[in-house]
Amino acid sequence: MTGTVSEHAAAPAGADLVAAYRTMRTIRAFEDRVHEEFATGDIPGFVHLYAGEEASATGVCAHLDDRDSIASTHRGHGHCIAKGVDVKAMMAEIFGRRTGSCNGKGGSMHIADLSKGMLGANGIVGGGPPLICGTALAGKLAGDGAVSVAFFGDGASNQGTTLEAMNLASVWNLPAVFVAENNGYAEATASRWSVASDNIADRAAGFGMPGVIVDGFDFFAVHEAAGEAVARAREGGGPTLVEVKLTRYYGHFEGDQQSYRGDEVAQARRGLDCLARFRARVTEAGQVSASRLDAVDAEVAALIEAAVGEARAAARPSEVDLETDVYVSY
Ligand SMILES: Cc1ncc(C[n+]2csc(CCOP(=O)(O)OP(=O)(O)O)c2C)c(N)n1
Ligand SMILES: [Mg+2]
Repeated sequence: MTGTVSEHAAAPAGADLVAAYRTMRTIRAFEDRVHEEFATGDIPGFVHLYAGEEASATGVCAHLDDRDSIASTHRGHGHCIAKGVDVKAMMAEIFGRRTGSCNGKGGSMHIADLSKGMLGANGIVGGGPPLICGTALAGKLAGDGAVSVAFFGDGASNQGTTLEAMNLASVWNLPAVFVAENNGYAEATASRWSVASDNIADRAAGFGMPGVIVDGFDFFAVHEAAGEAVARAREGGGPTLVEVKLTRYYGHFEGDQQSYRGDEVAQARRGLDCLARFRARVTEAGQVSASRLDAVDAEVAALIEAAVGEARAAARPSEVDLETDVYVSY
């Protein structure tokens, strides 16, 4: 990738490492638990899990704060958690309860929290990239240094909306970052069959922006590439396309039989897992002790347990609630 390595791209240390591990562990524990809870039949609607892809959302959002916006996808829980959306409110939303982030009316695919700059999970494949052209333009006009990031999949990379958004972001020199999470499949369709270029990042050249490919199992690689892209955007250098190559651990949606793939998930879990690699690297380097990380695991397990308990105990929206939240006043 072109451009200089800024302070934003410096490898994290100390408390930042623990925070990154906590975020990744929270996403993993959240998704593993939603997988179990969905099987009970008590979660309404469709659920698409992000487990396996944690290093992407975490490595990118580590560079963002509340003034920055992200647009997510149908596989949005990890993006929400990494951007700071309340985990208990998310769980309640997924269970369809009034205490949820959207009062229980949105469910998994519509979790949003504008106070955190989380524009929303999105059931429309390719729906996110145009949204961030709007928030990035607002940031540019306000001159507040805000950056907007769109996460989207390999399937969404073929959508006209995504290509139009990248073109517009370049033409307007917007403070935007396009993060293509290439997990190899759009539903059951392999990207090697459906994506015309060898790499999604290669398409960046067609829009006059830098494109970079990153190992999505490696938090540090994502963190470095995203740091450069976010810094470039903040400093007025325009948009970047970052392609993160990774694997989703569960099916496309909960209930997917996954007859279209072999043992690649088992291989990834065994040899590539982002949490295991992170733990090995920081403990072997003496940066964080194993016991400190164990303590984070325990804290996260307690949080998820409480989130499920509170969600199950909360009330569902009533008929009266049908008449509220229909229109938004600005
Ligand atoms: C505009 C639109 N077309 C089709 C769909 C149906 N659909 C939902 S998810 C999906 C695949 C998306 O694949 P990808 O972008 O690679 O994301 P991933 O599921 O792998 O995270 C499709 C085709 C949709 N939701 N919206
Ligand atoms: Mg995909």
